[in-house]
Amino acid sequence: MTKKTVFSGLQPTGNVHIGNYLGALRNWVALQDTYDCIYCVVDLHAITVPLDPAEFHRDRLEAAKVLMAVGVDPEQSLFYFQSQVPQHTELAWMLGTITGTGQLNRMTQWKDKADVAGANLGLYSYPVLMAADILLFRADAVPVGEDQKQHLELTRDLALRFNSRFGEEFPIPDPIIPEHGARIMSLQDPTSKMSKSDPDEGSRILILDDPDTIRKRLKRAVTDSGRDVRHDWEEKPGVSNLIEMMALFTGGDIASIEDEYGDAGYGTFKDAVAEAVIEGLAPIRRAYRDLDDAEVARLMQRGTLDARTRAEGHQQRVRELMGF
Ligand code: ATP
Ligand code: LTN
Repeated sequence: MTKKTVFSGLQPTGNVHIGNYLGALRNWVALQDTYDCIYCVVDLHAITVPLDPAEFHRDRLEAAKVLMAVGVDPEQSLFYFQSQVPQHTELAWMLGTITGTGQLNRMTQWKDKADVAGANLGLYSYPVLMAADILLFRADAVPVGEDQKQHLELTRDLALRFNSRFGEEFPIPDPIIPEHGARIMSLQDPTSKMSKSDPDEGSRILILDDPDTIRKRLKRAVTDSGRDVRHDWEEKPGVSNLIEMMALFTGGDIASIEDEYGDAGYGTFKDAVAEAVIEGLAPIRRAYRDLDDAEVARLMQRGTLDARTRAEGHQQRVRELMGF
């Protein structure tokens, strides 16, 4: 039996945080043994917000390096930069012609970001390019965090619409969203998600943060009223967020964490969470230190060539079906 195809992307906007890791990247790595995995640094998506070219250039390679440190294995998976494979944008243009503007107007990310970054056409059609990424490789499944659910729904709609107008070509991709960790919240405001773009650095823990920074960030994390360590998103969002982090980094379950730290007080609990996060991230920090920039760049170049070949085969079918 042929393996199912998995596709996902990460924007090279710096600051890869534990939300990205627990919500998506951990799954990327775990899926590699079972599926035909394709992972992409989606640099064309990153230019939909204002950028500094020199900084962007560094962030692109940095994102590739962080993903390799996390465990994306270019020997096992296809791994490359989106901008180097022009079939992504060709398919995005084609899919744009069957995308209703009404549906794009309803995208929450568009509504949120258009206010902050200024509304531009790239930001508006961002979800169409994402759909093209996924459909270009005929992906069956897409590991992402909870915030990408709406974009996945659009992708599924476009696949169905294309198939019914031009012929059965695209599988309908399923999201892979973890039961826990799909929405890690900000350390400073546990009602909004941890984000790369939050101007407050204290709101997140980066995958490569050193132990002291992690301890400091967790000490200052916003907790809730009362003093019991209990998982309850309604009444105790701050503490619940920390409990989830601890469970995910130690592999323990929520009930036993509550048992162990229920009466310990927030201070003691936060210290324990910090140590769990530090230990969980240690192998990634070590792997990152051992990676060489030139070698990372070389592997990405190799990935590009393989991705182009594979993408071109698929695009030829799409062109034919559309009558080109
Ligand atoms: P951010 O909002 O932090 O800028 P993003 O979602 O815009 O991140 P990416 O870096 O491309 O951009 O996201 C990579 C993956 O991380 C996606 O699958 C996304 O769903 C997931 N993700 C992002 N933030 C969180 C979070 N707070 N909790 C869980 N998963 C997250
Ligand atoms: N929009 C996604 C990044 C992304 C993506 C993709 C994820 C672009 N193309 C294809 C999965 C599949 C985000 O996380 N912000």
